[in-house]
Amino acid sequence: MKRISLTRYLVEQQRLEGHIPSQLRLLLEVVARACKRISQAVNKGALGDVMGSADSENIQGEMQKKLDIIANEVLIEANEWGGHLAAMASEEMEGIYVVPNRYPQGEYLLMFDPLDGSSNIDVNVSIGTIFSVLHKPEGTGVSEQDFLQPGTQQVAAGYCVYGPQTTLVLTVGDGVTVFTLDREQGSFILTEENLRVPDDTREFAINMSNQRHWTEPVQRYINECLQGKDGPRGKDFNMRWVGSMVADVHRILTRGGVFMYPWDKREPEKPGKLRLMYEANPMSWLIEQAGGVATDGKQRIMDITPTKLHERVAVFMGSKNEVERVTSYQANGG
Ligand code: AHM
Ligand code: MG
Repeated sequence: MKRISLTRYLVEQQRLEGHIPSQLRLLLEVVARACKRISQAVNKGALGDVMGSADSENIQGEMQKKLDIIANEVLIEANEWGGHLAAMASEEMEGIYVVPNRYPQGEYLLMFDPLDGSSNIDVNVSIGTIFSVLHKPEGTGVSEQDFLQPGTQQVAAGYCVYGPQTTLVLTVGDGVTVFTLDREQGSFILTEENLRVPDDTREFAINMSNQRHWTEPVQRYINECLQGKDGPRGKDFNMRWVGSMVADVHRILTRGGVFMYPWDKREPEKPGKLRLMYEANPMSWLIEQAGGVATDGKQRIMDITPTKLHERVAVFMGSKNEVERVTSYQANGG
């Protein structure tokens, strides 16, 4: 098998296809390098000082794990000096991180969830890093306002899963490409191109323990799946829920399915649990690039114009026909 490294892939995309400018290529290489370092920290587990809680809270009011903080620092240190970025934003930081004056400022903005699926760290279940890249709007300086662009404006998005394998999944708007980390060589190797999510599926992913808090349309959709062959759907469904969005969405990109994190009555003032800018948008773009659909139950997620950095959103994404079905139930109110 011809082995194509991430570096070679990006160089060839830049040279032949012309859709990866050199600053963006550098940015993607640096993010991948940071993911390799995070992967090493994850792999050390109890042998490194990486497990457990950090005894601090992030801006979302969630307890931070040591690895949340380590991964955040790794991504910032790796990305601040290269001259490709103007600023970064993260689930783990309240405000934006502007590239310090001592380094040149680049034309891109990087957003990330440094360690998605934090509750799975200590139990040795797949976790990951999610990222999204935007162009900095014209003008001097950089502010939080510059980040508040809809997902349609993303120029690159991806995630890295730290599971049985470390896998980097990437889009620059030309399909979805998968790279697997070769640990001996220390490089990501292309292992799949043009991922496709089938239009139909018999598999859904939702945290069932929240069932009593869902709206009527979501209850209806899941009840119909649960009735299987004997119900209106006329086929049996399977359920999978890892509890790390990266791992659940990776499964859907690999073999189809529908992932849902709907609004629920536990915290009615919040539109959902997941964050729009560094979780839902990059995952939505990957899903769409693979032929799937991503909505908040009413509209396309990537069309939403954010009003704040840590904005939350309800999420329905994956196989087209299932996402359209559950979205239509919401539109019709039940
Ligand atoms: P995190 O970024 O703090 O890890 O939170 C996001 C995660 C998602 O990966 C996952 O889908 C969801 O939270 C699970 O939440 P819960 O277990 O509360 O239902
Ligand atoms: Mg997350």
